[in-house]
Amino acid sequence: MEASESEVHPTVDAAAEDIATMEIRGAATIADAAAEALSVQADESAADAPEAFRAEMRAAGRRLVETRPTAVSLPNAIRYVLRGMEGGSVEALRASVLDGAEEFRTGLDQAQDNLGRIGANRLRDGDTVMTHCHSTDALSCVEAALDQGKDVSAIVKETRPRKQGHITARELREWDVPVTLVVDNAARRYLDETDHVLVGADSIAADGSVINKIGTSGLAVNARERGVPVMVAAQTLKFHPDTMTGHTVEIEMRDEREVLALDEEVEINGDDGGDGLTVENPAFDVTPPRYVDAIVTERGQFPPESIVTLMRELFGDQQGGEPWEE
Ligand code: RUB
Repeated sequence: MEASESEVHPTVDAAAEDIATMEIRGAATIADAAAEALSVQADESAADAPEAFRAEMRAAGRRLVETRPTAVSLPNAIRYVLRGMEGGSVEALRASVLDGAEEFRTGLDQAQDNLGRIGANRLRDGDTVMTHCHSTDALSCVEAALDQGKDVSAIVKETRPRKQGHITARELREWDVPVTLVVDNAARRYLDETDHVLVGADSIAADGSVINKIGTSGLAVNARERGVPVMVAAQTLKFHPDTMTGHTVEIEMRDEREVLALDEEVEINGDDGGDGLTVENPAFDVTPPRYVDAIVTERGQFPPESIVTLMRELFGDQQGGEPWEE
């Protein structure tokens, strides 16, 4: 029997809610939070039979995976943590999940450190980077460059509608990096003062397309036109296995209220009943590989067109159902 919603541990419910409402956000952080929540579910499970334990873990995985559709780090994390759930006693299954979660979370930190060191090699002393949104993978490159004794400055795009650029600015200022904060529309003007566009990714497709916060693709096209290299920092956790078999990545559409407050809407609509106004809020976009100079991972930096080779090596012929499905 499949576990009901009530069998999902409150910690999993809370993590799922925080991910959906973006209290927890950013692809790597979401993955880490999901792995942590799954380990709490496993640790505190009262299931007395392997099938009941598996059903609980499946329900928890499903609850988490359904929160946000674009960052593949989330299903990749759940798949990793639940990968050893074949056969065995409840205790063996529990140990497998706990070990998997710990291994995953340690691996994530290590991958980010390694990626940061590789990305830092692209930055020279005195360089200025332009950032979009808030990416821990991208910032790890800046942090490693600072550790190497380089001076780096940043032009930080505000990133409407949720203004994650403020988080980036705060973090960079904590490291004493000089920051110029600009509205998104000012980006092209400031590209002339930029040495690298440096962004993260929610998913990397097999053809080297980069799926990241809405606005990344426009920035990349403008950067190409100005001759500024675009560097994408994305650990291999962001590689999307389904894209190897032709699937496209779902772009999350978020609440219109993130774009337009109710009073603003009333102002626009005036006496009109409001039928003619549509607000759309896509959270991510797709940057084609030809606008990207390098994808920096923990395994080295790659031109986007060659990413598929690394994906084949990592995923092989991975087929079949997901651990959160029956
Ligand atoms: C965050 C975003 C980030 C990537 C990479 O979007 O687009 O650039 O997730 O982040 P949101 P990281 O704020 O909607 O989650 O490098 O930290 O994984």
